[in-house]
Amino acid sequence: MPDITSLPGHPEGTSSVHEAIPSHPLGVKPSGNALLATWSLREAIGPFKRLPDELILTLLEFFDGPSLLRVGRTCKAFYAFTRAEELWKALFVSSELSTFTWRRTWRSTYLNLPASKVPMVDCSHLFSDALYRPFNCAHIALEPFVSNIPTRNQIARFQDLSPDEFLADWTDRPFILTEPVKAWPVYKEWTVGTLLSRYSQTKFRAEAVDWTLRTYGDYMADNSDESPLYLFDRGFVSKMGLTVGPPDQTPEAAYWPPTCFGEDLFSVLGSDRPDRQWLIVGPERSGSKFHKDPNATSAWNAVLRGPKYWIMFPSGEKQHPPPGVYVSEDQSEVTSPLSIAEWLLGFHAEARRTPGCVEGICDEGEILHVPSGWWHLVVNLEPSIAITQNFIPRSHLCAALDFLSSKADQVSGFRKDVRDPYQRFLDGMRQTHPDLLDQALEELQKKADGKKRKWDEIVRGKTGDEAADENAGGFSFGFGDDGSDVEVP
Ligand SMILES: O=C(O)CCC(=O)C(=O)O
Ligand SMILES: [Fe+2]
Repeated sequence: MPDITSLPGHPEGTSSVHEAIPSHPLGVKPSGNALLATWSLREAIGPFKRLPDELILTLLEFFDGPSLLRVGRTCKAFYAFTRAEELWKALFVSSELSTFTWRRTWRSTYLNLPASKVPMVDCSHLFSDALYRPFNCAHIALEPFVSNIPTRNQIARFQDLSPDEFLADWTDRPFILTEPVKAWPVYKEWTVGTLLSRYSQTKFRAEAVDWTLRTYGDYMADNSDESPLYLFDRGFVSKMGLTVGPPDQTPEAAYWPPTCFGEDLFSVLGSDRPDRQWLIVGPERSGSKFHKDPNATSAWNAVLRGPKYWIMFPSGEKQHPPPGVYVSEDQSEVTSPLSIAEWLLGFHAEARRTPGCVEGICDEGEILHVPSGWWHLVVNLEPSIAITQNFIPRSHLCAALDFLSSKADQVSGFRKDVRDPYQRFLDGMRQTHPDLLDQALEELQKKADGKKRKWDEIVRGKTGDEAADENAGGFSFGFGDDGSDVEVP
């Protein structure tokens, strides 16, 4: 692992990124330090020393808990390898333990070891990026990445917007509203403490586990994970017995979507709609890696506690994914093997210089708009509580129809018994908003025709008009059907 603090000219290679990093609990150091060392603990692992550290860790993923403990007793180097937290996190998650106490690390929690029983083994002569990196990433300072945002990147901020202003100008651009959330009872009342006092035994989903809030609170207060477990629960409204709705109609409402976002066309699906709202809770450094929101929806994200840093990139066919993010051709697979901290260290500077980049901090009591199709990465700068809700404004109806029809394999969040979400959405829209639906289908057809014309031009060297004439005459060069890649009834 290069020590970026020493790289002259690296925009984030300032000591401030790394300066607060304590030493590794076992004393493990980055690989580069081996150059100056006279000996290494790695000598003791015999023929295994030919294997890269990453491969040793991969091999250890196949071991169960008792085997890991035995390997760890053979020498200090293997002890350090078997302390890798990802190994124990995987064992813990697959064990589906239901009664346990969070004990600062996944290893201690899985083994139910009190802190006094965790030996302090001196591994200061082990030089390994694979072991040092997660520790380093769990401790870098976030401040240098989220400050000094270039003016051209800064996210727009308003006190509030009207529904007309939103529809006319803002459905395709991120912005922050500073006022609407401040009237919500949940903004006034919710802190990690008040939630713990009311819901300590309620179970919430946090990635692959369902934990009581009590346990999650213990985890939040005391962990040093590189990518902290993130509570992201779609059933919180019923679990917490909340009422959601306009305050003039539901005086007991805990919160209500700001009026500026207007209607949500997925409402036409009634109880068949896909997942819609999530409670999000996490410690400092937790967050969401780069992704686009599901089913081409837009979203708002309301911060109740703890500011969030957002970095976002526009959608669009010609737009590349953000630096450091790789997608398969159909965009169904997003490869971001990097943790948020690794991405910040490796790609943030380049991302900030990339045209289209939008950044900002959404503070407590503020709400951020995520337009349909935009890439976003989010990191919590302090322990955080937020509510997010996804929706389809009328200007994105076409995008949603396109997604549901042409990317059926990527559609998510619907109950299994909703077998054909696209058809179900068409039926719902036909009944409630027939004109809007016709307009959107027409727009979709135009897009499909445009793509077909381009294809004809490329394949047969025709001009746009020639290709259009032929298409009008019923001829099409395609893949067996009408040659378009969207399904329009
Ligand atoms: O708060 C977060 O971590 C981001 C959640 C998110 O991706 C969203 O609201 O769209
Ligand atoms: Fe998102």
